Amino acid sequence: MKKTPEDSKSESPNAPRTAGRHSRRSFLAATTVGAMLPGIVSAQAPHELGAPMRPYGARSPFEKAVVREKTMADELSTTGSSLAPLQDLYGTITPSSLHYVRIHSGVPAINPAKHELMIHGLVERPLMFNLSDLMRLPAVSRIQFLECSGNSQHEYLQQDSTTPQRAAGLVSCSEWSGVLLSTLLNEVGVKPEAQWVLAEGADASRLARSVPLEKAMDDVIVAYAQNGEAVRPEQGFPLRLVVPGWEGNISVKWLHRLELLDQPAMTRDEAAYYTDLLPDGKARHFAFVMEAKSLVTRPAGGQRLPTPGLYEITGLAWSGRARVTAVEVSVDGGHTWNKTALQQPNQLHSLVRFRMPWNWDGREAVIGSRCIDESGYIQPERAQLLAVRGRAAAHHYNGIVWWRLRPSGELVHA
Ligand SMILES: Nc1nc2c(c(=O)[nH]1)N[C@H]1C(S)=C(S)[C@@H](COP(=O)(O)O)O[C@H]1N2
Ligand SMILES: [Mo]
Repeated sequence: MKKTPEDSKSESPNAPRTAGRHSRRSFLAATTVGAMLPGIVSAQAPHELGAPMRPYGARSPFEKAVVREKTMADELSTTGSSLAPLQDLYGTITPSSLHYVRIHSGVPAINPAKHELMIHGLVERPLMFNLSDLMRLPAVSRIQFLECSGNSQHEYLQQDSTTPQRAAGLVSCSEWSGVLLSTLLNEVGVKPEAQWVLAEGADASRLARSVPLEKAMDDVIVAYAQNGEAVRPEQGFPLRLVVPGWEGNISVKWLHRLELLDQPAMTRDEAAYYTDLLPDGKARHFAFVMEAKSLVTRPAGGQRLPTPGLYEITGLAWSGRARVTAVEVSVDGGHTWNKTALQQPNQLHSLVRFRMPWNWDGREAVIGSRCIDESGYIQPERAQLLAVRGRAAAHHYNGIVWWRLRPSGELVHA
């Protein structure tokens, strides 16, 4: 006798018999997910001894294809960036090994036993802190996204924006642990005339950025840990700044010096770079806040849907300005928008996972998302953004990303 999925399921000793069984049945009726069981499933496979434990874990060898991709890297990859594989991530935390990387002069090898943080300038008591000094101070742990303001240049230029990773992979989210910068500033005593904090990295480029004192005293973290262990070398081991919601460049890695100033230092990375040239010939600078943004990561460019039927549309959203209040998804290129469920807890400055069940009828669809935050800001369409910013403002691009689903099931950038 030919078995239906219902029959096979009722043979399973684990199948719930009452209400659960009924809801399972309606789920199966609504979709073509899953395959029929080939009769009785045998649990009699040979019992082989597994591998021994390891002192430090590594992922399954079957997961090897999930990697950061390089972009704009020089030959030795000491200047450039690599993109997080957004389409392969689940939930909201980016594994440290897959966190995007942006480096200006390579990853320095720093011995934490010799590393010190100097705080000087307009302060009452200039001080040096080593790692063990810092670890004695009250700590915080916060889940924060980081986004390079150069993220989505592929989208902006409409070049090679083929997958979620290519479209927006310069964003990631970690739980960062460390000391609030305000705690350190209170230790050294900020002089009344101080208005800015210059933060400098110990890498060869000595990347340095000026942070307004108000932000420095608010939520900036001097982080020594990422996702429960020491910050990774690529992310700034042993110490980095995490400046919540602001462009990634200001979260100075390999932090070794903080100087209190009465005005911004106008370093290369805030005066010449990380500015946006506008149509009127003026440049936006100190555009710190990363504005509301989102993208669908599945189903998305580079993927294929095998058949029509039920799928989950999912992706990531974030806003540097305010908490994400809603993410809407369109499957018709923006004519109509649908509400999605946001994964909880939905914390300020964390990546937010959105999800929406969708029954694909097999016809062409154009899939995209828009993020709305508590300030009322709505992620703009590309055309709206270009009308304001023009075509030479390569940073801070946050236009809506569209994926075209063809009747063949293939997905491409729209
Ligand atoms: N010292 C130092 N800090 C740095 C950088 C750097 O090259 N050197 N890159 C900056 C840039 S442009 C970004 S976007 C973020 C990237 O952080 P991540 O590599 O941990 O993702 O670090 C910032 N901090
Ligand atoms: Mo960046």
